[in-house]
Amino acid sequence: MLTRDVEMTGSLPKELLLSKHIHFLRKYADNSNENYEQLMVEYLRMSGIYWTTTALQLMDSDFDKAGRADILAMIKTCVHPNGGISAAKGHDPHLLYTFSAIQIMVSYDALNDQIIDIDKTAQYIRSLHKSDGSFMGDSWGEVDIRFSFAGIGSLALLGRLDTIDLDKTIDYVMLCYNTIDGGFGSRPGSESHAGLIYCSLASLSIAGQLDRIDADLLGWWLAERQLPSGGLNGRPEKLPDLCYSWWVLASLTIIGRLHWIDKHKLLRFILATQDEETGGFGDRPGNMVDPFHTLFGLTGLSLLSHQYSCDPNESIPADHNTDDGFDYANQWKSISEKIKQINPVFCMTQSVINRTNIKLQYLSL
Ligand code: GRG
Repeated sequence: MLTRDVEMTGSLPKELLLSKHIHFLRKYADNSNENYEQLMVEYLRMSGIYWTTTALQLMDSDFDKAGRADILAMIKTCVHPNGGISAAKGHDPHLLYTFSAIQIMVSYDALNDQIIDIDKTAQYIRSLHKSDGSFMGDSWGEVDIRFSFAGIGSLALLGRLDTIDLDKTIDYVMLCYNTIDGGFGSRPGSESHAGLIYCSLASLSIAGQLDRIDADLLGWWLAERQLPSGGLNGRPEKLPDLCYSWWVLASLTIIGRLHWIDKHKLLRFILATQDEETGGFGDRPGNMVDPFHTLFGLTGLSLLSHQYSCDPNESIPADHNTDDGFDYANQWKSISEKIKQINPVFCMTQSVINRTNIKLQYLSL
């Protein structure tokens, strides 16, 4: 069978272009020019701000000050009387954008800045929780495992996780578990997909119930997502996409099997997706860049450089071409110094999660 993949040919970037990425993202974050409004499509603007601000926080220690007041003021315009939060002013509230807004507020340490009424927002989230333990995305009633994670993650960050029946919520997540490959799909009986596996494992980690899965079987399936180019896909027979450097690697990190991936090959793929002129990362080498892929390229590098337990010198497999222009040992050291540590469950900097009282579970081999 022919493997679907991309060719890693031509002159592809080999160094992390940190200052270019900061410049690229600041164009979005500089609210004084109303750039979020011009550049980020309205229906996902709140998540766009979360991707951009999280990526900037990972690279830039001065970021906290820049744009804080404007961004918090923008969130306030999206808060509805029922406590729910929308993607942009004038839109309906939705659980995914409520989660993004809470993540932004927590990272700015602004939960108690009177932007939201925490109890009302927790009540909105509970209103989307169904009697079978699943979560709807909004009042229209669609159910998806992404919404389970958004519900659990939001309530955990608000300090209100004890207001739902967590065991029942996790029982629903486990209904989406596929015993054949150890993965999870969007709903019971759906195909396993790396993005939905991340949502499920993050939920199980928050609930302390990771012992309910077969971590070896799932780790094997996740490691098989790596293609000859070094990039990762989200399910069999699909092309690699940089965003799986988050969904797959965060999942492997949570279950303690990140080292089942060839980190050096993946480094080459991740760096190749950068745009040397504009900064930013795209889904595949040579493609258009955007804040979504930029965040997940950086978070992938963060996980690999901070959490991969092998000594970089010893872990370069013999079949790697050492004349390929990569100085792996120094690359990893310099990346871990340039990009802060990301938390694999919340996709927020580890230093922000350390400020909360949230207890997370991780597996080890
Ligand atoms: C806090 C990081 C964070 C997330 C919040 C929204 C969400 C919770 C999780 C989304 C998980 C998910 C479904 C990710 C996959 C995104 C993606 C690239 C979807 C594309 O799907 P297909 O079927 O792609 O078009 P493939 O790669 O399978 O062809």
